[in-house]
Amino acid sequence: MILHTIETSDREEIERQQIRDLKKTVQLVSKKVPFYKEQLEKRGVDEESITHLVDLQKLPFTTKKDLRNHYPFGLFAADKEDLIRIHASSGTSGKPTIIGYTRNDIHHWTDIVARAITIAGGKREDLLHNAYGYGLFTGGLGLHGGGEKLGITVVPVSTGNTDRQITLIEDLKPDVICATPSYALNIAERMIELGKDPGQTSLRYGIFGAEPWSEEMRKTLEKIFNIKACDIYGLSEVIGPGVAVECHEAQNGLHIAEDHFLVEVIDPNTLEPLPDGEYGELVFTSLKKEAIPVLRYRTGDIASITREKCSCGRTTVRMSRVKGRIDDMLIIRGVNVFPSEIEHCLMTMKELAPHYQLELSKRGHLDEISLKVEMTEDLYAEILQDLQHERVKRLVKEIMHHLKTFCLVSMQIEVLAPRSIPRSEGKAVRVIDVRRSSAAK
Ligand code: DLL
Repeated sequence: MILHTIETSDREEIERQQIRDLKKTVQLVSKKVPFYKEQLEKRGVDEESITHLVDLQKLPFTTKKDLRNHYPFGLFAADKEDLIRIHASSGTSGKPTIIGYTRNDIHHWTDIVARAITIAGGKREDLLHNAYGYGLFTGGLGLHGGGEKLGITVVPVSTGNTDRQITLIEDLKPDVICATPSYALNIAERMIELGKDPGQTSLRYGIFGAEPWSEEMRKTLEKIFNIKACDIYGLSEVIGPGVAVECHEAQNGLHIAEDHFLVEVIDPNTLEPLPDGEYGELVFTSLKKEAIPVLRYRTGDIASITREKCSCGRTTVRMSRVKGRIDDMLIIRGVNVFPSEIEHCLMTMKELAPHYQLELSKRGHLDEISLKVEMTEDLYAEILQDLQHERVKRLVKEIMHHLKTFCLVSMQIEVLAPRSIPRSEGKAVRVIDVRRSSAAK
């Protein structure tokens, strides 16, 4: 079911509305945000300079650093009394970035997420088990607001207390689960441990995101829960979850909510726009936000876009799965690889469980990378829990060969017993960087 006309409008109509709203946004920030006022004046640009979408390129970029430099409220365009909510980004270092919402922003965001749930297959009569974290993170309250707006019954479980999550899934019989893919997997695994079959629950579909995940991970989640799994993307700086979502019909690229966000893909080094189909850094400009509008926000996420009409009938621009963040890209002896590509490769091997961690360390001046991955319970039983077994040594060689062939990288590999790698309740930690401490040795 398509709820919103913008999703099927012809491209000319979509772009006409985008230009209209971009002009308004430029006008708003040049009046209300000194940072943008200064940047726009320096470039001699105002709302009159925007007549075509390419004029977007006249506007300045915004980075996470700009948000940090203006912490907490320096980039806000709305007065404090007009804010009704604050969220923050999940920064790993330093202070978080603070994001505010006016009443209109919340109204738009809940609409966007209601549409996203619908695109992923949701209906108002559904029951939604929301295992994204509630709090400053936008996942919990974002899916919550969208679910309620659609008229769905939302169960606000948040993350953690996995056994209780399982009881609630069994008793309340939800149709949909929302969680990070790694936490969803964690729930399935715990069910199996408790002698329950995750494939026998009432769940019919899942809306997973907030971290990079691979196509193989989708297959695993779909098989283990016997559901359809759709990818949802978003970031607090732009609004939160719902910026883009996969349709359940095609599961082939994430439809961007183009009436709210203008997307570009740029080369992160030259900052030049890249043609459709090429991978680069995603950049978003908000079109209707009031509290903290953003011009050309550099997400640090790597993906590509296509303007081809989707087989579901929608005409909105679609982005590919996010391969990873620029900062997470590993350069192993000159080869660039994202953890999600390594994940994809590992998960095609039936002896391995979908749990892995990469460790970056330093030997002398050289960066080293090693991989820890778990074997399946079946294999562990077959080798009688003997990790020195010939079969394990052979498996290590097979993984090496696989990684070399498909990801063009070699690394040290350790195959561990099941449940050796810490499980996540939110965003999974796939890469551990011990280069500072190992360099000191
Ligand atoms: O993660 C918002 C969200 C919540 C999205 C729930 C989807 C579901 P932040 O905490 O600000 O916001 O983190 C944003 O997470 O720049 C990406 O690097 C990553 N990310 C989000 N969704 C995806 C996805 C939320 N579907 C950062 N695939 C983004 C890959 C994702 N990475």
